[in-house]
Amino acid sequence: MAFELPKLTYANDALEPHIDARTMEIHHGKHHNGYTTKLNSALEGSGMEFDTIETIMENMDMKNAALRNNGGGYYNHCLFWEVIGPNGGGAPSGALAQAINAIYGSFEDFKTAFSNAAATQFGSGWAWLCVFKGGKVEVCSSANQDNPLMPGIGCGGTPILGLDVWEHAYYLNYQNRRPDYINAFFNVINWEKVSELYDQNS
Ligand code: MN3
Repeated sequence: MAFELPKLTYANDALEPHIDARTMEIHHGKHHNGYTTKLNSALEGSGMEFDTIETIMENMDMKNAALRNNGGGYYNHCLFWEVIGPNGGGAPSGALAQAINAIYGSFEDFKTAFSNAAATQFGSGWAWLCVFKGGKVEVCSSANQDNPLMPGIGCGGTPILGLDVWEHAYYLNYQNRRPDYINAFFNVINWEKVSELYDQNS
């Protein structure tokens, strides 16, 4: 069974003005679709065709560039669409809020740490909020389409929030102003979904 491009649960223009419709259309319909098609090609005859995407990530042969880049691209964007949405923004509550405060002191200080990780990721990559078994959270970043599930990237746990800082994610609307895009991202985060992922993976 081949992996499929997930359908968005909101319209392309639902995240405006923070993320514009044209960016969503190209990002989901072209970029994510491309990773999906190339992931399926990379998996052909590999014996991993029936594994979950998480298992494929965790057992990644980091020398297999096609699988690493396209598998990562597939997984990362699936998470990205899930953790943003209309009526987003605000701050987390419950166990996730407590876990964030335990490490970062406050939501504002967490926001600063996450924004710094996203802003200082050189070139293309992702910023992450991850959870470890037991409930501890951690902010980190990774290059290209790598993610914390992959072995040896220096960033661990299960990602529960991811921010795409590739230029294709923001250039149409923000040009080189990555910090403005990062700030806008906080207005579309679906903290209910992030909390759900925290509860499932802590
Ligand atoms: Mn992208």
